[in-house]
Parts: sequence; C-alpha cells; structure tokens
Amino acid sequence: MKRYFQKDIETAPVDWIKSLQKEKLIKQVKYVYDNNKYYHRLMDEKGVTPDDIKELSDISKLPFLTKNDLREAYPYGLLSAPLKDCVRIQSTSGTTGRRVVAFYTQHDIDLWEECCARAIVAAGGTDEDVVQVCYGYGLFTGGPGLHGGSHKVGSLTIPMSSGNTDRQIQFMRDLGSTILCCTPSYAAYIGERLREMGCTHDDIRLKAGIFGAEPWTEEMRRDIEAKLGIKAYDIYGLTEISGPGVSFECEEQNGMHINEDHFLAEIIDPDTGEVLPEGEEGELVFTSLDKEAFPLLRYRTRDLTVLTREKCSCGRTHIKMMKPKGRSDDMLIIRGVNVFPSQIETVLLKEGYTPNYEIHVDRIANEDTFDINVELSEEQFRQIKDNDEAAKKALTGAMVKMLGIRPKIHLLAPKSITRSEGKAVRVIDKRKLHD
Ligand code: DLL
Repeated sequence: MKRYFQKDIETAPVDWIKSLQKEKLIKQVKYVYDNNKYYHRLMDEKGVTPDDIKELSDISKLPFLTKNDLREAYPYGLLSAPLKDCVRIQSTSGTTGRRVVAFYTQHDIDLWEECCARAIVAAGGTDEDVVQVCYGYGLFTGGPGLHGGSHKVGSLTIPMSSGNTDRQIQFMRDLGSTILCCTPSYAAYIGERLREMGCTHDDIRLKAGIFGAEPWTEEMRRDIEAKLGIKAYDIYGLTEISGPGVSFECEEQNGMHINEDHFLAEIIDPDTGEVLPEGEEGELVFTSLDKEAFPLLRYRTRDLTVLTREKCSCGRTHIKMMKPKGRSDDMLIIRGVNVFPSQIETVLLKEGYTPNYEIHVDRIANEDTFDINVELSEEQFRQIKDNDEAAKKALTGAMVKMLGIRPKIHLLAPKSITRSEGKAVRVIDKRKLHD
C-alpha cells in the first residue's frame, strides 16, 4: 500500500529538512520585506533587515504577527503578490467579528492541496478510495482544502459540504464512501444518526476519517471510531497559514506531523514571547516558507501545544505537534481557575456520557456561575429518569477531581442539545456581555 504522498520529502533526513528550511526562510523574509509594506515597517521598527537572517535561529530576531495585525491590515495590507497573480480568497467565519481574509496564487493552492493529499494518504487513502468531504465549502477552508487534496490523490471525491445528515448517510451507503472528512463533532453526530436509522457500521464501507478544525479529545476519538467502525485521524490547520493540512496524523495516531518543508514552527511563552525548547508546552507560532500571496512570518496562532521530534514508526521525519488543547483564548477562567472545555469532554466520555454538552458561565452578584448541561443517551435516560441525584453527584465528583472547582450539573433528556454540522459551539460565556 502507498504510505506517503511525497515520500522523499516526508521521510527526508532531519538535517536535510533544516537546511531546506534555512534556504527557504532567507528567501521568504527577503520576499516579504520587498513586497509587503506592512511587515517591512514592523521589521524596520525592530531594526532588523533581511541581511540579519542567515541561520534558522535568526528567526527570533523577526517581529511577531498577531490576529490584531491581520485586522489592522484588512483587507489588502498583508497581500504580498500583485492582485493579477491571485486566484482565490478563503476566509474565517468571523463569529467573533474578526474576519480574516487569506489570498492564494495558483502556486499557493497547489502547495496547500499537496499538504492535504499527504494527510489523506497518511490515513490510508489511495486512488481507489471514495472520499466524502462534509466540511463546509465556500469561504471556509475545510471543504476546498480536503477536496483539492483528494483530487491530487486521485480518489473519487464527493463534494457534500456539511449538513443534511440523512442525505450524507444515503450517499455514504449508496456510493460506498471509504474516507469521511468533517469536524469531529459532526462525525459523532453522523454516527449517532446512523444508529437511529437502524444501521450499524457494517452497513457502510468507511475505513477512515480525517477530522479537525476544532479541539477534540482521545475519548472523543474512541467514541467516533466505535460508532463508525473506522480509524479516526486528526488534521490541523488555520486559514491564515493556508487551511487544513498544516499538520496531520499518521498511522501512529499520536501527534500531527507538521509539513516542515512549507511551515516553520516555534513554541513560545504566550506571556513573554520567549522561544521555548522542544517538549515544552506553549503557543504555536508559524512562519510560511514558500508562499506568494499571503506569506506570514512568525504568526501567533494562540493554539497551545507541544512539539516533539521523537522518532515516529510511520517513517515520517517531520516534527510533530500534539493535539492542541484549544486556543489560549478558549481557556475559561472560572472563579480564578483555568478550565479548558476539552477537560470537561474527557470527564464526560470517561464517565460514560454522550459527547453532547454545553458549558454555561455567567457572573451573578460578583460571583462566577458554572453550569454544565449534559445530554443523556436513551438508555441512561430510562435508567435514571426518576432519580438522577446519585448520577449527578458522581459526575460532579469526577469534574471536581479534574478541574479543581465544582460545576452545577444538569442531566438533560436525549436530543436536548443542538447538534453541530461544523465547528461545535460548546461554551456560552455570558460574562463577556456584562463587560
Ligand atoms: O479550521 C482549518 C481546518 C479545516 C483545519 C478543516 C482542519 C480541518 P480556521 O477556521 O481558520 O481554520 O480555524 C483555525 O481552528 O487555530 C485551531 O484553534 C482550531 N483547529 C483547527 N484544527 C484543529 C485540530 C480551520 N485538529 C483554528 N485540533 C486553529 C484542535 C484545531 N484545534
């Protein structure tokens, strides 16, 4: 079976990768300095010129770029190629009012789609596969990215986009889809709906799923794998840097290989900006190495993770990032304690609950309230309907152990929580409204 999309690059010796990165970095910095007024000014302010970048480690001399810069430079301020050479934009949903528009030349699209093709092949995809893409199409990068990758692999591509779950299942069954691409929360819902329709995973031919665009836990992975009878692979990316496929999981399912021939990753202390050594948790920072339209140098993702270059049994040599915990700004501070939604998901699934939950936080009379709505399965609902106090007590205890603070648990009837077809919204923090 084909194991790599671009074997020579994906398995190249680390020294070779580093020297390629150095060569590309020097070129990319000069390109940005010469073609982008916004970043040119940032470099001038820091007193650094392209001539100062001679080694990979010199990257720390460059200024950071933040989401704020992207907002300030919107829409064309960070465009580095002539408009006549650009062929596409993609954009984030802008739910927080911070829309990001990224530009692509044909070269940039080819590079991005190749990264997605690597991810599909790493999940076992070949030209014999039927790839059902249920990430949203349009401005969101999920659909177009995996679609392009699937074409490059030569797989039969079904451009479903998200939503209309019964039709998704119908196509999956009729066309014998073998690889599913969507968010993990949507995959869990497809699995749930499949059961409700009286089907088991023997009625479908799926073998693998490529799931990303939101944080998800190992417990969620096991839940999806069992529901759909597949191996579930993680894929990471962000619009600013290209889209999905910045990094992807291999058969080891333990961390995502970053496509290091295109992206240089650093981990920094989010408070001080200091570069941290490999193995320490911090904020992920990316530098594009060979982009034309929208190259970004030292872009702060706000995603918290750890990098590791431990040898991987798949034979790939590119550095791995562990599952991001979530963005630093996804972290809730409740009664002074740091809480990540992923910690709550871990407890729920470990305790046998469904992955359908909502976290509600508010501030009443100067005190934080912290409620978790948890949806019961049909079976749990039948069992504990009349006396749920014991179940609530046990779950509260498990949460206190994990989080260090006590939430108020509400056990809800099946189907009470709206299912997600894209990125799930799990946190409703009303405190922000009062600020
Ligand atoms: O979510 C790109 C994407 C599409 C990735 C499809 C994977 C699959 P944005 O909408 O710009 O782009 O959101 C990027 O989503 O900074 C992370 O916070 C989060 N994210 C993306 N992938 C993962 C993942 C797409 N595998 C932001 N695990 C990123 C955890 C992820 N968080």
